[in-house]
Amino acid sequence: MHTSWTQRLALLTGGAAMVVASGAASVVPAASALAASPAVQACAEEAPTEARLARGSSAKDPELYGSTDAKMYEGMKNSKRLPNGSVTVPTVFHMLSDHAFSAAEKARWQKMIAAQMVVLNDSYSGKTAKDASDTPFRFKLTGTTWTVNSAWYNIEPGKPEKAMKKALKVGDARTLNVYAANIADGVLGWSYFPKKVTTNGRDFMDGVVMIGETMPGGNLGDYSEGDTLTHETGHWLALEHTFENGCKKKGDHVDDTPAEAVAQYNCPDGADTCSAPGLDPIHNFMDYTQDSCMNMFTPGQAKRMSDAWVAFRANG
Ligand SMILES: [Ca+2]
Ligand SMILES: [Ca+2]
Ligand SMILES: [Zn+2]
Repeated sequence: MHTSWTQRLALLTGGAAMVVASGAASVVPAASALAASPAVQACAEEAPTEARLARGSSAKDPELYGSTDAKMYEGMKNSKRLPNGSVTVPTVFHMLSDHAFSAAEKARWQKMIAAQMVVLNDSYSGKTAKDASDTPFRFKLTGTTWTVNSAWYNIEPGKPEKAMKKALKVGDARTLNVYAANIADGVLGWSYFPKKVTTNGRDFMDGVVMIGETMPGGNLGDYSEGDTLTHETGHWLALEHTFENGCKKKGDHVDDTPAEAVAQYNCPDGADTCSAPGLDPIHNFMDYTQDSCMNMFTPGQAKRMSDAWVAFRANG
């Protein structure tokens, strides 16, 4: 069902041609992992909010939310913008493996987690680019768990995900739970919009699932600078992809991110796929470009995240 590690690595680093070359036979059936899984698609409230796909991925982008939730997310309640750095988010890492962690592996992961926290905080502090906006959010590592379970390590949305989260999730809507595992099909990570999972007894589904090797020092090449967690946390705070709704005016519901027709990969300088003013926001954390290319949130995104926090998470 899963591609081998080598194949997955080729998929992540080799681009579209490698998907075909490295075994369409094993990649294509497993494409159900993210978006095409019938169980996931059939039940809107279980659909991953949004993922981050590596170039060449055959996984489909899932729906952000059903039409019944559109009102809630498109017209989010306008609240007073929280001051920069005023919200500290307790952050817990759940490390998954298919074999017992050796002391050396644990030490390596701990180093990567520490580096990841720096990347996350720099990214939400506006320190990663000259025109990057600061945000209300800072993140504090409050715990790390270590679990050996091969089904949870080779994670995909659905039953194993539920079992894993029921067993491991801690805190309330203010706590960021990060599950560092392995994911097939060039899916780097996925998470859920706030609120969607904090109603109807589904709180336990909240959190970010990502490939552990996306952390700084990982072995995924262009995708190992830690920006997958930055991106997924953006979704956790109700940000949509910058390419959402293509060139349509509503786009990602953020005014200062220029519209773009498609997800961009690599780092296509000067791309301009919509006639609306502004080049494609290829440097935005909410596009699909490689880690060395994405380096900023806009003030409008910071405001939307602030509003989402007040509306959906601040009260736990
Ligand atoms: Ca926009
Ligand atoms: Ca344009
Ligand atoms: Zn995404």
